[in-house]
Amino acid sequence: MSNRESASIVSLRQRVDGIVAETPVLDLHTHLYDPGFRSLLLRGIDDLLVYHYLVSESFRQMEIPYDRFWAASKTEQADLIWDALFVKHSPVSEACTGVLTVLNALGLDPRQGELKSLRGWFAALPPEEHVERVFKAANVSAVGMTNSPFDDQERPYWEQSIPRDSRFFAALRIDPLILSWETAVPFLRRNGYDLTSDRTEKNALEVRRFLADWTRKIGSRYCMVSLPPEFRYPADTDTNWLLDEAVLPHCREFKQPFALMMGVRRAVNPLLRMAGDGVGRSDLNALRDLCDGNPENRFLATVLSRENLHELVVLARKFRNLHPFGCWWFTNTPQLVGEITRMRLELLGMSFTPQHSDARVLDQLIYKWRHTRSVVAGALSERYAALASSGWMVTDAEIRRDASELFGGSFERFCRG
Ligand code: RAT
Ligand code: ZN
Repeated sequence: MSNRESASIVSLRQRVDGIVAETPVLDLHTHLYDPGFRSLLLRGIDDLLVYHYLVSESFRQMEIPYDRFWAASKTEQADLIWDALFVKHSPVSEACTGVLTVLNALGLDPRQGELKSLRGWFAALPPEEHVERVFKAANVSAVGMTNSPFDDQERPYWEQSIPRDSRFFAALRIDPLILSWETAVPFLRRNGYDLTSDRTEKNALEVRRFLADWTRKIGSRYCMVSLPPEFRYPADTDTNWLLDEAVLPHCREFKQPFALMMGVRRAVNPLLRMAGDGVGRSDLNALRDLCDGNPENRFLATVLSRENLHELVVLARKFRNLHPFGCWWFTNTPQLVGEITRMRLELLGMSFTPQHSDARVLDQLIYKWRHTRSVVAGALSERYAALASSGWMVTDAEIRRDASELFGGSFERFCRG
């Protein structure tokens, strides 16, 4: 490579880095709430440290029995995790590094003083101001929440009128309905829906009434479920009946996508509580048959198993009613995000959404997006360098267009249908 060529690759990378950093992100799936939901909005150093990704890592380094850890206060748990993962060892894992990226971006130095001073800093920050700072530092324009009518903590907020921040948009999460029909039925009955668990047309219509009521009540933009590796479609199961007779017709009626998060094996180690979920390889024939058999529906999909990721991309080439999104959970590490994004760019061009943050704590938006931006910029630069070798010089306007497609534009177009 000549000096001139290598200089132009460096400047290409700088142009892409700059444009990617300036492009606001629409984060299509998080577990965040706007400040109107009060204590449901997690934020600050202790929530960052007790994030379930860090809980599972810390138990590998701590001797404490599970029940003693869970009996401790949030502050005590945060102290234990800090000591195990940041003091006794170098915090090189992605989730640990993320905490440091956040503190650094906020101008805080965790090596100076104790966690106590960090706690004081966050405590002095009002929630609305905190949201502004984080959205600015992460350059995020909107975030999708995860809203479950089955959640006893969340439901009361929807039943009163709370002040809302429109940058936090709703997504209707329906795991209990689809995955545990027998226990969903009494819940639905208690909430005014006249149904039994039989697979009848009348019961399906009542489920549709429930979905329609909640879609309107919360202003949901799409409907969503996470699925275990055992999920099959078509199959003679309540889950399949609910999909065919209620959920998919509902999505068609409201012209909304249905989002599937495939491959989570819940409670592999229940002693870890929320940190105890694992991964299993899904049968993506189910997704193929969903896309093929329901051409009027649109499906957003992400998969947890690395082994499913290539198949998902190939399926998306075959079905334009399928939109792959995100590098979910255990695949959200720089190495895997790089591998997955390169594969998607090479096989799909710009017609996918490389990442969602899955943030549970407001501040995490900063690290999840800073880390993603740098990997996505690297992958994009490589593709543009390949184009340059073929004589096609990409312009700044084109890079800007592509970055905004990847960071929300493509998703919004897919949602519009
Ligand atoms: O990534 C996570 O935080 C997981 O705990 C899950 O919540 C997952 O993202 C999901 O939405 O089921
Ligand atoms: Zn999630």
